[in-house]
Amino acid sequence: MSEHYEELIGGALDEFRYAEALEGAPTGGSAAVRAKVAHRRRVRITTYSVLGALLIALPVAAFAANPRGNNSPPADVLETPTPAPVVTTPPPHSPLPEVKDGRFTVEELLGAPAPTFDEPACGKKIVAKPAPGVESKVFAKEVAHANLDSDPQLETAALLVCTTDDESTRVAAYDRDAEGKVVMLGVVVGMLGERGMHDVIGIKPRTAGGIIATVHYSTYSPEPGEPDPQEREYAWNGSKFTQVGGPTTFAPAKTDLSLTASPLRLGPAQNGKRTGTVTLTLTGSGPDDSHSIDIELSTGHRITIEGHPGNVIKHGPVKAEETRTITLTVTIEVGSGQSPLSIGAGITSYANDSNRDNNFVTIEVTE
Ligand SMILES: [Ca+2]
Ligand SMILES: [Ca+2]
Repeated sequence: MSEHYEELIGGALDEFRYAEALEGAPTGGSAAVRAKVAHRRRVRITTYSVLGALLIALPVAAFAANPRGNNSPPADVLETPTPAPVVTTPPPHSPLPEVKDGRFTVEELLGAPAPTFDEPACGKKIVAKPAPGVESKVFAKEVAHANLDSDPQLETAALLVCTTDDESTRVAAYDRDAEGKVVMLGVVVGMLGERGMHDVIGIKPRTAGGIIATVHYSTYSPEPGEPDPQEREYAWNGSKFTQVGGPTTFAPAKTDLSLTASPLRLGPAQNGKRTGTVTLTLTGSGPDDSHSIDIELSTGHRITIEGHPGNVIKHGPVKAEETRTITLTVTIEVGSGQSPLSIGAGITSYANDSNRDNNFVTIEVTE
């Protein structure tokens, strides 16, 4: 290192030591403190600047003096010095315990407690779904993950079916306890309708918490004459599960279908069978349109209806104030000397009729 550089470094360090010595001097008020701090800061900056410049210049000069030095300077020498990053020790990492919410799959609910069904044979625990047509205890048909209590996490609503109880359904809520076990919070949807006539056939989460249950008028898929399925909303109100939206009953009777029939004139017996035609008249008295209906002919003898399997005529909806006529060709197996016959016709499937007395008619049979 040359004498010139040694002088520069020595002067800068002397100035720095002088400034540091001032730190122990008595203060002279806030203005003096601010001035001293400002002066100290300037001295330090100057000192560091001189030292920094020397640290850069010296290796470059040494490199220039190197007789082998037409090579590019080492990259690390030319880099602008950057202040060392402030190293702070992060707080000790203590991983939070994994918090699981109350979501379960159908499989995870196996063995979980089941709500009470009418039929004791349904059991008290959820079992696996049975094969089609096989009666079983309570099984989970499907689940929906929704908020079913007062905490923000999700729980599980399970649509439970017991096929030994005429395919009765319940919807129960499940959560996870502190040990991770499945616990039943309660029954979200219990028995619906008189003697459990109505059943839940599907569930889905409700945006505001709770579930939306699709309720059928009866257990089975919609039958002719039944009201349309309904969507009913259920949620936890802070103390119990309750219905919070949707219809609470199936629509009251808003139509009156009636049935009349022309006489049935039968032809002569051939091979023990007699064939004839009859016209049925179906009238809707409103105020609403009907659903689809079944009309059934009944007699004490074997009867076939042309174009209609069995003795049932499936008919579409009848509009309010509409009259439909249906002409049927029927064949009845009768023995000789067994006429006239008694044949009844009736709307057998319409459950939402305000007057059922006019749903049936006796067909007059003539020779
Ligand atoms: Ca919750
Ligand atoms: Ca009627």
